[in-house]
Amino acid sequence: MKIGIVCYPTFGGSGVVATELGLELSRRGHEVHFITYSQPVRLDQLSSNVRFHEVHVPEYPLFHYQPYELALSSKLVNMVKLHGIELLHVHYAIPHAYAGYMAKKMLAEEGIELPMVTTLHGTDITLVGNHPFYKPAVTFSINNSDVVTSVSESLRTDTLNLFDIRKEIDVIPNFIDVTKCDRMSFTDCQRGLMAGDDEKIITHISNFRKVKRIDDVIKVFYEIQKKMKAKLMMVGEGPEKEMAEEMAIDLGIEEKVLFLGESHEIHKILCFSDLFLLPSRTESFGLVALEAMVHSVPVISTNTGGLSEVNNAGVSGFLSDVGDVEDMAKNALYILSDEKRLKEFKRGALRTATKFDINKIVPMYEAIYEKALIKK
Ligand code: GMT
Repeated sequence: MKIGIVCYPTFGGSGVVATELGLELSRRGHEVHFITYSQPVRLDQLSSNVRFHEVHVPEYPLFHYQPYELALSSKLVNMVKLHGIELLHVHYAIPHAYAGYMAKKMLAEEGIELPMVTTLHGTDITLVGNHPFYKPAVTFSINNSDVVTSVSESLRTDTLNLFDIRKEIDVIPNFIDVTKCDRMSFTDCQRGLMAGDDEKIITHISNFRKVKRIDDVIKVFYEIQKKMKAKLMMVGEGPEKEMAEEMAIDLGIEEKVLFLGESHEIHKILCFSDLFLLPSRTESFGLVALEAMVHSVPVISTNTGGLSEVNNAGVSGFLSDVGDVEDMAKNALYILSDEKRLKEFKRGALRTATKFDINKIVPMYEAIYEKALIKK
């Protein structure tokens, strides 16, 4: 199949899923065209089966807001005609499903039918899309997609509760390439650069937005380091970072908290981590938890959204109520304080992650594409 993928090219989970999906589809013999405003960060393997088409939005002083949707839908029309793209898969409803729908309509005028699959990722439904300013457009573009998927049961339920949806929503969970992580584990972990042998390494990776409850990450770590030698790796950039840096200073733990910024090497950081913290207010899936688990890192998370579909309590980690720092710290210490138990949880994390192996999940998308093409 010739598949067009529209996504955000940034470090966000939806862009990562879209990129990994496209790369795997290309390995499975499909021709994949990424169409977005810059090269996706994880797209480092351009081959004859993978193309990237950049959407340019010329700056014009009259516009207070540059019309990205317009440029994207025009680019989609042009690329579909030029490359014979048979199907469009848009990740994140806003504004991709909307632009995709417009492209479909423009192409239909020329007798070209383009089925569109929309994958809902989380904040496009639970935080942003739900706002009255966007809601009618988001509802419309979901209802006018040919096939709609969500990354967890929880997100499916949220979508049906929050929007007036007349479409079936298929749940296709996010996935991970387990063998790729095996291959990566041959790299030198360089744990010694970050911490002493007697220190535990705790990690958090995110976009440092309010929804991630970064202050809870610091608070949980504060409790852990009172009881054992430990370091906290804070990976990512975002609006809450400065607050977290100040908090670490106020608590007198700044020497133990390393802010590493955005990283292309999260597999290296995860390979020397002992525990991962994800105390989010909401999380449709928590791809980063799965990435930690596949590197044998147990996860202390909240029980919100789709996290309970990913993190298996008592096996791959533990889940607590949002804001229950005390419980999260207690669970973290329970795992970390006994080497034998820590090893068991590390094994449990990897075992749980294999349920989401890329080879099990990507065929589900292929089946969805077949369904969309048949509908055409
Ligand atoms: O907030 C983020 O983590 C970024 C956001 C995105 O759209 O890139 O992540 C959402 O999609 C991911 C991939 O499906 C999910 O794993 C995340 O749980 C989800 N984030 C939220 O629901 C807050």
